[in-house]
Amino acid sequence: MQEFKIAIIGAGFMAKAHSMAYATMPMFFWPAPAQPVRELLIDVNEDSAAEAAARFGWNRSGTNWRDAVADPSIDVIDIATPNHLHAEIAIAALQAGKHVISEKPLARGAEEAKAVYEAAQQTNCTTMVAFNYRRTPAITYAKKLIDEGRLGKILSFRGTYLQDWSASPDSPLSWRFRKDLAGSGALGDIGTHVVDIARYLVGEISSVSAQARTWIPERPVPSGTVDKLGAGGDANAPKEPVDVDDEVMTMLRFDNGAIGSLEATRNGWGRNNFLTFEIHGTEGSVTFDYEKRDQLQVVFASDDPAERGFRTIYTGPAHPNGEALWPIPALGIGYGETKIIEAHDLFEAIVNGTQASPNFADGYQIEKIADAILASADNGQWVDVAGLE
Ligand code: NAI
Ligand code: 4PW
Repeated sequence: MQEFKIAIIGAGFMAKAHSMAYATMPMFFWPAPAQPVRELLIDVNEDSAAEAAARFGWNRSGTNWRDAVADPSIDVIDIATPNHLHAEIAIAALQAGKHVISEKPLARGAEEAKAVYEAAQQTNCTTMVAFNYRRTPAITYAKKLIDEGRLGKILSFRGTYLQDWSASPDSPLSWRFRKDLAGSGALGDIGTHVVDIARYLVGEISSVSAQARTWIPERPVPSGTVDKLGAGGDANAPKEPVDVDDEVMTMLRFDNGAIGSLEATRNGWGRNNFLTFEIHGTEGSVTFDYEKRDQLQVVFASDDPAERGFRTIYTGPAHPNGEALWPIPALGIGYGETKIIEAHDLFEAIVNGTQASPNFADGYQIEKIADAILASADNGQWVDVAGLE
């Protein structure tokens, strides 16, 4: 089995998730498309790098991402840093001939994402943006139903991503609340996941009409460079301003005539990881709730009127990637499984010499949509995505 040596940049939450995926992917997908090798883990914090390398099973560690990009033994660069570093690392890695998986969002906005996209166009390297939720078997199955025409013409999409981990004013000012490090707030952090799913299931978004709010204008400064997603804050620490959105709501128009809505907040007390969508077509509907991610609710116009109503499909061996996961439905798909499937699809694309999906072209398009949402929230008008760079 062909081996590919990976260098991951960043030793935090996603380093854990990606490391687990690389280690276990061949346990689920056998024969695997390739053998991922956890070769080099980089973190700016030397102690974090050494500890994460030992804990997550990497052969060596370092503190300078440029060493990884320059290392001829490295085949794949995995970007798991805060958003402000994605573009610079991705461009350097592509220019060094590496395959690149970047965590989402691809960049802090469309202008930065365009430079990454253009660098990718100059190479034959495989690229991927780690919008992993689309790989939840229930979501991939929804895609199958839509592509087979089972819902007919798609009329509408309603998507949400609601969390509450930063609903308290004591939740620290991590990098996710700083425009210079994150690019935007809830929109880029979680709203882009919904944009990816909307494009994947319904199609291209042509224009948006949005609102945005910053509900908590300042937060206590955290200690350290790792975002603990609301934990570990010191309410008595000095406070600094928040310069990104806490919540966005936008209406959507799709190229194919469908209409929709998208909501994203991290201030929604009671919502944990409430990524949902409901899609209506002329022949049926589907609805999904990530907090019940083994399930997809479906209804078809052809159902007997006496029995019509959403019914629950529990994903398992009969569904996308099901043969690689667990032997009976509803044993439990976790966040980890979405990353395992993502790792499989990345290395399948690398071995086949093809582009992964979503790739850096998708990442750039998603940043154009995000910029359009922020522009619309600012000017109160409908904004065409095509007008964005
Ligand atoms: P984190 O805050 O847990 O970890 C970031 C790590 O990057 C820290 O260890 C920090 O020391 C390191 N770092 C900062 N500057 C660096 C530099 N110059 N060189 C090397 N390392 C540096 O962040 P987290 O939550 O892992 O997020 C990382 C990325 O993953 C973000 O882009 C985020 O949007 C994305 N993400 C995606 C998720 C998904 O569901 N696909 C889930 C969580 C995060
Ligand atoms: O991408 C998002 C992250 O930035 C994730 O989907 C969830 O929210 C978990 O961490 C944050």
